[in-house]
Amino acid sequence: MIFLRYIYILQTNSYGQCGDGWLQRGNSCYHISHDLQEWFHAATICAFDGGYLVEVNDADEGHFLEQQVKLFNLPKDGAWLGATDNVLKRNWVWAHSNTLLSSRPYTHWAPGEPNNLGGNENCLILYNNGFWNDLDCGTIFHYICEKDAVPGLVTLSTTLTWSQILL
Ligand SMILES: [Ca+2]
Ligand SMILES: [Ca+2]
Repeated sequence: MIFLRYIYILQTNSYGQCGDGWLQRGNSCYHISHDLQEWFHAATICAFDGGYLVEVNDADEGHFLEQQVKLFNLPKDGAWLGATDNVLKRNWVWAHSNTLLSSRPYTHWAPGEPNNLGGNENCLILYNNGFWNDLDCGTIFHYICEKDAVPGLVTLSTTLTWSQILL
């Protein structure tokens, strides 16, 4: 019976490649936070979890994230995305890959944004309505982490001997 129990656990894990609390879409996993953090703290927490503040690579990913924040109806109306113009003023960069937003095919700024209100809006927020805005990085909001979906445990399980599995 122990034998069967371990097989069951391996199979369960292979279906849940992203882990609890993460959504899978293609090769990426996403976690939408319940807690509220400043942008830099959010980025640190995502890194600690093996990921990064989410980057929107294309329109499909953008639409997916917009749908998710609408569904979650975030209590505080917005989630940090992983872009900032803190380093290169007025040049928005996806922080994890150091890629200019202008070099990607999709952005979804709200009308009139980014407006750098008060000269101090350097981080990218996604509102529940699906639009983007630049805001003060020190404001606390939800945040979305992204990480690579690990290859299925099929690979891992073939490297285990039965005696290892039964340990
Ligand atoms: Ca991405
Ligand atoms: Ca703004």
